[in-house]
Amino acid sequence: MRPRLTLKQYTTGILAADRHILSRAITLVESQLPTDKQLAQELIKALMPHTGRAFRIAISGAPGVGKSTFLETLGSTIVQQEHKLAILAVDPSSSRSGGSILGDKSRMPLLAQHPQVYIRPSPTTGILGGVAEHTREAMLLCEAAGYAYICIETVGVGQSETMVQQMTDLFLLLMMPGAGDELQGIKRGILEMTDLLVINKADGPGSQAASAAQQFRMALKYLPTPASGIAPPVFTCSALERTGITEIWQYILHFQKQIIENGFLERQRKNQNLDWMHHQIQNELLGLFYKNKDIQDLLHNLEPQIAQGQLWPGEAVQRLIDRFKNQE
Ligand SMILES: Nc1nc2c(ncn2[C@@H]2O[C@H](COP(=O)(O)OP(=O)(O)O)[C@@H](O)[C@H]2O)c(=O)[nH]1
Ligand SMILES: [Mg+2]
Repeated sequence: MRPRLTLKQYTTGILAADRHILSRAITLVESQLPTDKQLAQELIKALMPHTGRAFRIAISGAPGVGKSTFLETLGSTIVQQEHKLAILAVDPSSSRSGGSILGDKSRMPLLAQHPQVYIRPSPTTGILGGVAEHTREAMLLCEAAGYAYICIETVGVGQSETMVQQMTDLFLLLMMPGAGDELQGIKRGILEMTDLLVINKADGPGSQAASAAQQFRMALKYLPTPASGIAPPVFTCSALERTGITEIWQYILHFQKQIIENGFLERQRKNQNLDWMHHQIQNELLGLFYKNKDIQDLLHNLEPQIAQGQLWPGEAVQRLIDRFKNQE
């Protein structure tokens, strides 16, 4: 493994927007080693006052709807306005298949070379929750390095969505025409947290994008108004042909302005910090519990009894918890 830098080297490097040091710092926060974790905590703490100024956008959708291509196109618009942009990927499927570095970057040939853009592919190791957790820390590091817009690309299924939603300001759901929402793996819960729905691939002869958009407008009408107070609109675009993107970018700017003015941005971020703390408490406590030698031994004894129906699970839990508490 490469030698670590000192805390001072990481902080000054990041504050000076040194991309190389930023990458090494993200590797540090993704590390599972206890010494790295300690240093990572100190680093985040030192940089905390320099975070929070970016606007955070989640780009979600089923594999293949065109998230990376869309980001390449939207990102070009963002950097044309002289904004610095960071793109982070949370894709548990790509971490299983061994890394998405080539995948993500080859879909974004222009951005991958742009000096104002930083792209970080999915971590190649780690459990699902862990991936999203490190993404939050990576995002904070990017903010400290001065990136004004952070886009997080995430696969539109399951738990990672909720975690990403809990660290961003705007949740953009990307869909494509011609496939029902079940086919695209989108659950109602995901529609409920969507701030902006975009039907991509509105190109080619006989495109169904307009009618798909119409259907989604109807479906969204039946959902409760989101906490931001702003009902989600539906746009169509072609990431490939670069049409419809300017309107989407204008809407994102409009949304950003609105939630700053109506106080939602600040309120939501406070809640997100609280959620993050509780989430970490749960993780840490579970870790302490399952790594405990006594607990492991007792579990080993109890599990066969549970399996054979000799012991009721509730009773086993009580014994485990009692044992754990008596250790303190
Ligand atoms: N026709 C058409 N194809 C697109 C569009 N956007 C992406 N694609 C194609 O869809 C496929 C998946 O794109 P990708 O960006 O990797 O999707 P992701 O898995 O959601 O990140 C690729 O073959 C793209 O070229 C679009 O607007 N129109
Ligand atoms: Mg992708």
